[in-house]
Amino acid sequence: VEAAIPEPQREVWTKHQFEGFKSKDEFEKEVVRHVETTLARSMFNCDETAAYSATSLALRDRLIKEWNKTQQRQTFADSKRVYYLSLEFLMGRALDNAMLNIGAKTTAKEGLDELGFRIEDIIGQEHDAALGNGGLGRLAACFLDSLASLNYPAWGYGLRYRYGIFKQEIIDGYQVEVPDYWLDFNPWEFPRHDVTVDIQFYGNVRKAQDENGKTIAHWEGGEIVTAVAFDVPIPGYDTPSTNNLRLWSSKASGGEFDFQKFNNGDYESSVAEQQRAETISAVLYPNDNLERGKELRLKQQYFWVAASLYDIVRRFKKTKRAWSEFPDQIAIQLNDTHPTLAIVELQRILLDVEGLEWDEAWKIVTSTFGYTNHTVLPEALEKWPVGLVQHLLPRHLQIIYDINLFFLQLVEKKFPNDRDMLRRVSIIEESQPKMVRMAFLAVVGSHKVNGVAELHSDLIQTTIFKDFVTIFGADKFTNVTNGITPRRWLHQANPRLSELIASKVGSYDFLKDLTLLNKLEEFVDDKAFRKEWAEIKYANKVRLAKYIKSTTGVTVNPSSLFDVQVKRIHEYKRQQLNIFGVIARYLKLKGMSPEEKKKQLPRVSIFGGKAAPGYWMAKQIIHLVNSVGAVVNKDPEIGDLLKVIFLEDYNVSKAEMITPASDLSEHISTAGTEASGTSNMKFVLNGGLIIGTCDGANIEITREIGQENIFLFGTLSEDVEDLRHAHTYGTHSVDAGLEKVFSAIQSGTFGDSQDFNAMVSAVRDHSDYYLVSDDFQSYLDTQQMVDDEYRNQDEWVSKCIRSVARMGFFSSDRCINEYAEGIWNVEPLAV
Ligand code: KOT
Repeated sequence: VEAAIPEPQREVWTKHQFEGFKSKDEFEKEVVRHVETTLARSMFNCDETAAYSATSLALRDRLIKEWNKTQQRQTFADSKRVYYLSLEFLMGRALDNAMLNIGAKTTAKEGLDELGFRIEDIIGQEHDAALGNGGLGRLAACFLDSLASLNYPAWGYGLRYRYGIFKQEIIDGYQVEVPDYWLDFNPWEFPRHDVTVDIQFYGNVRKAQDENGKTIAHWEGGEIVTAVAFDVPIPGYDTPSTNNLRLWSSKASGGEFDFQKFNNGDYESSVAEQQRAETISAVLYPNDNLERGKELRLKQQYFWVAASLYDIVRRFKKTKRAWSEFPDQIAIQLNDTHPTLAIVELQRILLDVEGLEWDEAWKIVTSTFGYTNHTVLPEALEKWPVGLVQHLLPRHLQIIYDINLFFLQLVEKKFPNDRDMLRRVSIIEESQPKMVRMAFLAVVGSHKVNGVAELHSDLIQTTIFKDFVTIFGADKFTNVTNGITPRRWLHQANPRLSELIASKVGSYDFLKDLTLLNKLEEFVDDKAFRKEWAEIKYANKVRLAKYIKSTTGVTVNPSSLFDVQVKRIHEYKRQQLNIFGVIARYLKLKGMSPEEKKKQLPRVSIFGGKAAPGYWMAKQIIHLVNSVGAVVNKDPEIGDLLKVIFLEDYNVSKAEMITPASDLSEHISTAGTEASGTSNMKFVLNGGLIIGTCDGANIEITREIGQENIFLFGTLSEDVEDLRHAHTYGTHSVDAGLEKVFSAIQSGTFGDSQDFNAMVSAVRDHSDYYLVSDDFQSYLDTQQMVDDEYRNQDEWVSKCIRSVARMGFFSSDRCINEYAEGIWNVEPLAV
């Protein structure tokens, strides 16, 4: 508003408004213009990288206009906005998604064709935006797609890491991490050098009386780091709505480096401060479901949270509304506990900067925030040493203590004389050293707490937050089962299947209302349809087989059953159960006569996923998979009957190729440990069946698609505790079949057995915490059922079609609508 062009000159502006390309011809013209001007190249110097850059720039120009208009519309409407705070946004590639969402892919394809390029090759040039570890980060990305597609006024806030999740190389069967420098050329971000926030760290607190005798806290001294905004447009599907993802980058406050020091010849320390500042947003922590309590991580969290809140409050203050209206205008969702300091920061702003009273401020704070819990694993629950918080954020620690005091007073009033209750629920854990329990702080500071699948939401209410249900009542807790965006995970990843579905259900409307897939059931018996369905799956497998050949050198037969487990490597996800099962299959095949072997079903076991660099056991699992592959894949007695593949550097764009090519995928966590899982949904939506435990969203998938269409096995979550107890205190004997697998490993069948001692020992000598042995036989039996059922391809394809038809529930659109109605109280903004 401050820099608006005066009324009389606006006509000229309107006349020259940039529209972006509207036809194939105009698209080509824009690409050529960008190659020749923006990139300063020519037709004699235009490789695929340049063509990618120019194509993205041409597309981006189209996005910008709608993006600006959407932001103006939202500001003008002054309606309630959602802010999604997440330390991770696992976006993957943007070009293909942008083309599909704005409906420009056909134009671009034909244009690129005439310019001498294949669109797939151009799409393939793009570097993944990999600012996340796995499910939690990808969920945030799916949510952004749904929020924009459903026309919700919503922004994402995150960190602009210079290095995303590392690239994984497999060298001699071991994981090697390589830095992921992805910002060389990123046409999808817009630096806003004018949008900056100075963020304070360290220092101390002085309390003083103001003119009315009220005590005001002043946070003074310490150091300042500047946050610079980088904005990324998020186009909705088949709507002009284009939302904003704002990522903060850190730099030294007050310019490049210390001139005084520089002029004094102290070059080294003049740049040291700059480097320290830039370190904050330098790298994504590569841990999934694990918190390691590093000071830099806490700095990242506060830096990002403080910049975002300053931005949100600044925007609110422009509307000149009363503070009491803050929660009517703003909903902030905390993606796990990583942004929990936002609760404390908003309370600090309202108290210390805006001068509100505690109760008034706290009411605003708690009505604004919602908290999503994604895990019950104890090692993933964030706790920060009180001393560290005191040092880095002295004022925040005082406020945390006050929040805790008032909270414990409330508990004491409701449950007098229950000392143990106070100890259990205190935000401060009275340990050595004392710790701030971030999940408890998030629960106390939010008006709603949700889990991400039914079982998980029940579990948090009966385990980690049990006391809080008693204190606040069950209404504070709710479930929002995760979902995935069908635009990326069906239409973009599997265009042929999407087209076939559209031809049957009548239109592409199912991409906006996924429940329309149910119409597919009418065609289950349609011969031609089934044939085409099977052909598409086969073609997707052929493509993956080619990729496997080119990256690993191993030839796999696309007619084999493709069995896929791709996700972060973690003991609770039990890739070890899978590979032990593969070994059992191998040993069984080795013991068969040639006649018996002929009757066996060929299978390709495909693994993929990264291990956190410090997670030694996860790295051993990767090594075992690769070692088994090295032996099995060149065993002439086995041939096509079994291949074992480890795909390097699993990421979003690889998932888009792998998911459509699976016949069977594995979701086999120890019951009660996988909060939801989301790849399970992606695989079923792409016409694959799944083998899984009764865990996370597998349970709801079963309910939706029917238990005859899923291969469930293993211990139920309610029995896990007793089994673990029995392992530790009773006698614990390992499954006989699993012992044979261990013998093979230990006799050196797959290389130096020393390497795998820890994995074997975790089951045999330590208490088999993840119940690998308990579930082993039922896993093998269920895999045998898979083999048997796969032979009947007619029946198998029917199951796949019926499952896809019943997957409507798992759209992230449904999920976002549930958040909007049950937690945020926001409505879409008409366009
Ligand atoms: C926890 C700490 C650091 C980094 C990541 C996590 C994390 C990730 N906690 N839960 N997740 C996964 O979130 C997904 C989305 O809700 C779930 O589908 C999945 O089961 C969680 O493991």
